[in-house]
Amino acid sequence: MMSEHCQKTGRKIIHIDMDAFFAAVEQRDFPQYRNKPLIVGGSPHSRGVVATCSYEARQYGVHSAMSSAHAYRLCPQAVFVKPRFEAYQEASMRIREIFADYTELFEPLSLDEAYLDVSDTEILQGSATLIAKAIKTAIRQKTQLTASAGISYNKFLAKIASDMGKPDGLYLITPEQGPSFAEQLPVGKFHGIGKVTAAKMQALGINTGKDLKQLPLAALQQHFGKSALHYYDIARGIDNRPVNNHRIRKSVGVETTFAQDIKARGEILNKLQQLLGQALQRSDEKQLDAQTLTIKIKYHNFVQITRSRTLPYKITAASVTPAILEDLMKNTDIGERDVRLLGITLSSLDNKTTHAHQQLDLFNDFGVTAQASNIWNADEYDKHR
Ligand code: TTP
Ligand code: MG
Repeated sequence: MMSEHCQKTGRKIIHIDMDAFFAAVEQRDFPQYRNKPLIVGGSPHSRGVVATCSYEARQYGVHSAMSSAHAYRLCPQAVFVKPRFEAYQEASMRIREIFADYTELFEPLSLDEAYLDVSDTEILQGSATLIAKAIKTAIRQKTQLTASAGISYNKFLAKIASDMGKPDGLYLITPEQGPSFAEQLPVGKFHGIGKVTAAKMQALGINTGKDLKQLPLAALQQHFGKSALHYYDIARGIDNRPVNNHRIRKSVGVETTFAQDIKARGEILNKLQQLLGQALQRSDEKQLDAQTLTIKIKYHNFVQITRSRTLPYKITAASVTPAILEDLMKNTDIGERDVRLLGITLSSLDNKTTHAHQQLDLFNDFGVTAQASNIWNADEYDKHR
């Protein structure tokens, strides 16, 4: 008992997150984009969205998941480029090789971030801070990119910490600081509390970790069901989730059978959006970071089809644009045949998929074609330059 307790409280967890990842790779590979507002994503004259942007562009209020058209209004002088996923995957492979030099126990969350458990690492006197520094240096040397590191005794605080010093940051939250750190944190920043749950908490007058801490477990259970214990713990800076290098695929699904078959495309799109909202709420409760979206359609004659798409980042209400749903509805009989059931499933990536090749279906969204330059060309958007 004793040793298990010590092991849990005495862990050393590092969270590494690359800075402005896609944009930093573009600025590395194309020196002409350096020190400039650079936006990676869809064309500003399409319905596309911003994947990410350089820190120079962030000063204008541009951020991930905003429409490219909006970004263009905020910062018309920015350079807009299409994503080059192969380059990002290549960099991602390099950083994972570096992680493996320090510990076997690392868990990639996406191309640009991972948790590392260095509790049993003996190099550098087993100092998590020195290890994090060494990893940052190795990343810079091997990829010419910068990363931010967060160090703490659990995953949730390590992740919060990596955000604190960005860019090129190194931030430590000690076991002594953890509980008070959690107290002052807005609930929306907690792991596993998404927008929907945060709004529900705010409606109950719970805005920070401190507010959350006031509620007894029973009250939390009444409002939040199975997630209550997790919320109870994180409000106290406690998170015993292990760093998992064999992540299993998890999923949540919702579906609905209509009292009467439906057919109109617009109505079906609306229903899918409603189902997506419900699925996101459930994945939020289960703390599932989903990257794959699947729609299920059962026609009036019980013939059933599914269509899937994997995004290179976490699925949220903002990241699933109507364009993505419409794209999933392509090559189906939606609009032509009566539909009796619709369903949405969100699933996580297992590490095998994360490690090897994510399906980079987003190529379609961004209209990426195989060409030497990835800048959106003049007739695509930029008639002013
Ligand atoms: P993030 O780590 O969230 O962002 P970032 O690395 O660009 O910037 P930061 O310095 O704040 O960490 O996401 C990593 C990459 O994932 C990002 O470079 C592009 C991609 N991405 C999207 O394509 N769409 C999104 O909505 C988000 C959030 C990220
Ligand atoms: Mg990042």
